[in-house]
Order: sequence, then structure tokens, then C-alpha cells
Amino acid sequence: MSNYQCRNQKLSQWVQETASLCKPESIYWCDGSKQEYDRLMAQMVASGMALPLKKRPNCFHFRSDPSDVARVEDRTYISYPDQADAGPTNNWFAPDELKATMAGLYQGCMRGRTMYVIPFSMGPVGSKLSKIGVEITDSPYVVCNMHIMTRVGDGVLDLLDQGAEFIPCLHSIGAPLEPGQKDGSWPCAPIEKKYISHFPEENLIWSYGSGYGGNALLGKKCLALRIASAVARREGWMAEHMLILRLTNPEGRQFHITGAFPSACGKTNLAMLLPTIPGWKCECVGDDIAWMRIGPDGRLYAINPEAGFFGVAPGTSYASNPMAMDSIKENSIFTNCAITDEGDVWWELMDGPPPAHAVDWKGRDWTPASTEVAAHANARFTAPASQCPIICPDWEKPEGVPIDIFIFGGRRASVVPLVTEAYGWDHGVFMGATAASETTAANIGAVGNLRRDPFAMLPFCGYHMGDYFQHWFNMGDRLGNKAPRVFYVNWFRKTAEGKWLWPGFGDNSRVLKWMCERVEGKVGGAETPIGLLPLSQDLDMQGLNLPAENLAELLKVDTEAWRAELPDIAKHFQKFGDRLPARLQRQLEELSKRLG
Ligand code: O2Y
Ligand code: MN
Repeated sequence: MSNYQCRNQKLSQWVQETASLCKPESIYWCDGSKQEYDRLMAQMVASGMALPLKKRPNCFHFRSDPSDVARVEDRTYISYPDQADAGPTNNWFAPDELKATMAGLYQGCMRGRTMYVIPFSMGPVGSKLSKIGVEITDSPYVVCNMHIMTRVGDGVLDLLDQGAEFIPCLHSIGAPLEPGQKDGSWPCAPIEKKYISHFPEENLIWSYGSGYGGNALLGKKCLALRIASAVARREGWMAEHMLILRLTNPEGRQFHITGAFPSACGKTNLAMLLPTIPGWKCECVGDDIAWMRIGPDGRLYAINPEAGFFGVAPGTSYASNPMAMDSIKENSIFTNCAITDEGDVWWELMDGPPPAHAVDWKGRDWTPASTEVAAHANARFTAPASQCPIICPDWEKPEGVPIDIFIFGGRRASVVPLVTEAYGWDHGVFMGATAASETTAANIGAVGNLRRDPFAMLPFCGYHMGDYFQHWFNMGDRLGNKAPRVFYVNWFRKTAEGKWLWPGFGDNSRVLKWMCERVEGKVGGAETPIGLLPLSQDLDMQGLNLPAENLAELLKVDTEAWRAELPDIAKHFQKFGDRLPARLQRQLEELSKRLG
């Protein structure tokens, strides 16, 4: 009952074993073709799961179960035989125990459904920087999303048939169909049965019970970050939660920048920035994940392992991110948005007035007078990266792009200046390791809490975070004077009255320009206890009517407020016990000394 005879012994055995365990009605090997995508979408439209959008060619909308709307960090596990290797920031289960529990759940879990085998490449097919995965899933929604987010298909199957290594990713929505049972529009398992499990020592992913986003599209957070970070440490490269962009100055010099930001800090907006300063051009290489290796010239080269964007819809507009809006005009999937009477998607903060009537993400009538939002706060679009009007012509270059600048950042209403340059690599690692952001309604925890999210990898590091910090030092030692320069930004500083001090969006290019000119040695930096800050005359403010007092406040270093941060940083470091690199502790001591 299978449409393909696989010549990769290990893969074919794994598929057969999984079929024996999960007992699907049939097995289907995906070829990644447009016909396959169209056929599966047509099936989902016929079953009522997908709604074609009249206003957007080849676009479809899905409504998830209200219990299945986001990544489930509490149900995400990093499973090593020794709990100590997962570290203090990850949930842990012993592999044997976790596998026994999950094997029980997988038993017969695909009854009445098709088991899809998705061969995919993270990164350009055949690139030395890429990795192959194979996802087994019982969700056609997952197959279509994987078509967009990864490179699925024949090229990958050919490599597998030639014996290429692959990372097995097993996924089930956990909703078997009994004979005659009518399917739901978003079948999934209850929260207590959801497991998103990673076995880094075996390069293995097992996900059960959720059909949504990062829980189910296993190439993304599970493979490209959690498993890849552990592989990268073993193999001497880096898998990071970073956007990648190319900035070209008026003289035509290119700078490649990566940036790590926690959720709700505008990462996708920065990745697709339209500079407001004349003559500067930005191109997007990726908006979420960077895989980086040291190249033959000793510099660090990055690829975007993904092929699409899985972006947050609410807040995305022509005002905030016109390039994202243009990327989703066609051939895109929307999940948990509102549907207008004209047959288009809508979400909060889209341009223009809200529709007079819509159907909300739960399928209920909605008007502007409704007390609940129309689109879920984590409603998503899935769009091909190639549709972004400013996609970098080199975004699929197999060898990647050479990185000049690393940016870390977070959302801080006070204390943290607009931009700070690290004194050197170790100080840069300290900045990444202590990165923190205030939580918003769109992310985890109570609003306004300060959450330390080292390198924006808190939910994504596949091993002990203390060892991860050490890996950063090791990479820096290998890169030496070819290491990217490190900066920390905060676009979100507010006045005492709660007004934004900085306009953000396209005007962030002014800050990026300063970084590039620092790399070129064209501008200086003011030495402060926390790092190097721009001299106010070096930040290009032309055409921006920013009051002088705003700029002064944005570039102010409040030593007292910084001193007050030290105990929290020390407490944060204590979590990592004896795996905290001494070099980080030294950075804390030096910062403390500089602050006096
Ligand atoms: O909620 C989800 O499943 C998606 S989370 C996500 C999606 C795209 C990019 N980044 C993220 C994230 O949480 O960092
Ligand atoms: Mn992300």
C-alpha cells in the first residue's frame, strides 16, 4: 500500500516499523510537487478543513482547535540519559521512560488515516551546510506547510536513495479514526497527551498530539534549532534563532547581519526592513533561523535552513512590514485568522479600519463591538520566502553569506540604550547570555515581566545552556579576529509617560548604518561601563524629526539602574552551576567594576 519503493535501507525499515506501530490505512511518500500540494489542499477543502480565499489566489485558511494554537513549552522535552545534560532550562524525561509512554500513545494512532512520508532538506538541497530530515505525519495540513517551509521532494529522495543520512521526525496528531467515525476539522489530542520530544544523542524527534506550528512542522524549531544546536556543538558549527539580512551601503559594500530576538520583538519586521536612509538597501536572507559554519577563509558563513516564513499575522500590516504583506498575496496558508465577508483574511492591526463584520478564528460572528479579538494572537501565515520582494538573490547560495555583525536584543521600556557595541567577543557572549525581554500579551507569562532569554534560545537549546555558552566561546576562539562584531539593541525604550522614544521599523536602518560604519572603522564609539555607544553626531538622523531629548535619553547609560541589574544577572548565572563558563562570570565581575 505504498506509492514508492525506497532504496535507503534504514529509511525503509523505519517507515515499515512506524507503520506497524501506528497502523495507518495507507502510506504515501511525498514528492514535493505542485500537483501533490493541490491534491491535498483540494481534499482538505472538500472535508471542510480548509477554506479557499476568494481574494488571494491559491491561498487557504485553516481554523485550529482552540486547545491547539501555539508551541507548548511545558510539553516539550529534551531527553538525555543523564538529566544534567538537558540543563536547567529544559524539561527532561529519561529516554526509555519517554519512549515507552509515547510508544503507548503511537500504538494505532493513525488508524483510518494516511501516513505521509515527507523527505525534506533544511537548507539548499545538497549544500554541505544542509541537513536532511524525514517527517512521518498523519496530517495533510503538515504536509502542505512543509512544502512551503522546507525543500520537499525528489531531489532529497535521490540523496536518500544514495544512502544520505537523515534525521527521523515522527509526528502524529493523535486522533485515530474508528470505522465510520466522522473526522473533525482540526483533530488533535488533549494537552495532557501532547508530547514534543527530542532525543539529541540519537538525532531523533517524536511529536504527538498537536497539529500546530512548531509542534508539528518538525523541520523548524525541533530539527533546525533543538536537534541542530546539539549536532552543531558536536560538529563545530552554530544553529541559532536568528534572522539574516544583507545591508548594502550607497557605495555598494555589502554587510551581512544576523539578529537574535525573543518572540514579540519584531524579528520578521527587521528581517524585511525598508531603510529610511537614502541609498541604503536591505535584502532578506531569513527571518528566524541561521546555520553558520566557518568557511575556508576563516569567516563565519550563514544559511537560512528554511524555505518559507511562518509569521505572526496580528500586527503585520503595510505600516509595520510591507514586504511581509506583499509576500502573502498568493500561494500562502493562513491559520486562525478572521475571515471577512469578501472572502479575505483579516487580523488585528491590519491596515485600514476593521471590517464591519467578520467570522472570527473560532468561527463565530465578529464585529468591531465584539469583546474578543477576531484573529488569535498567534494566528500565522505560511508563505514561500521566494515571494518576498526583497529576498536576497543569494539566499539559497549553498555556501551561505559571510556574517559581519551579530545583534542581540530585547524589549525594555527603560535601562537598556538604543544600541551598544560589545568591547570584544567575550563581552558579546555576555550580552547574548544575559539578553532579556519584557513579556507582552503576545508571549509567555504575565505582561511586563522581565524574562532572561539567552541568545533568544531559551525554548530552543537542545542541551545544557551552560555548555551552549561555552560553545560560543569556542567558536569565538576559532574565529579570532574574523569574528563578527557584536551589538545589543533596544527599539522599545519609553518615556516616563509611556511613549515610545524611537520610531523603530524602517528607521532602525539608522542604527544598522552605525554598526556598519563601526565595522568599516568610519565612526568612533563612546566608552561607557556597559559598552561602546554612538556619539550622537554619528547616528544618521537626517529626515527624522526626533527631539534632541529623545536621542539623549535613548543613548543614556543610567549606571544606577545598571547596577540594580547585577543581582538578577548573578542569579540568572547561578542556574547553570558548574557548567557556567568562568569567562562569563569574569565578564559580570568586569561589568560590575566598570559600573563602580
Ligand atoms: O507557535 C508556534 O507554533 C510558532 S512559534 C514561531 C514561529 C515562527 C518563528 N518563530 C517562532 C518562535 O516561537 O520563535
Ligand atoms: Mn522564532
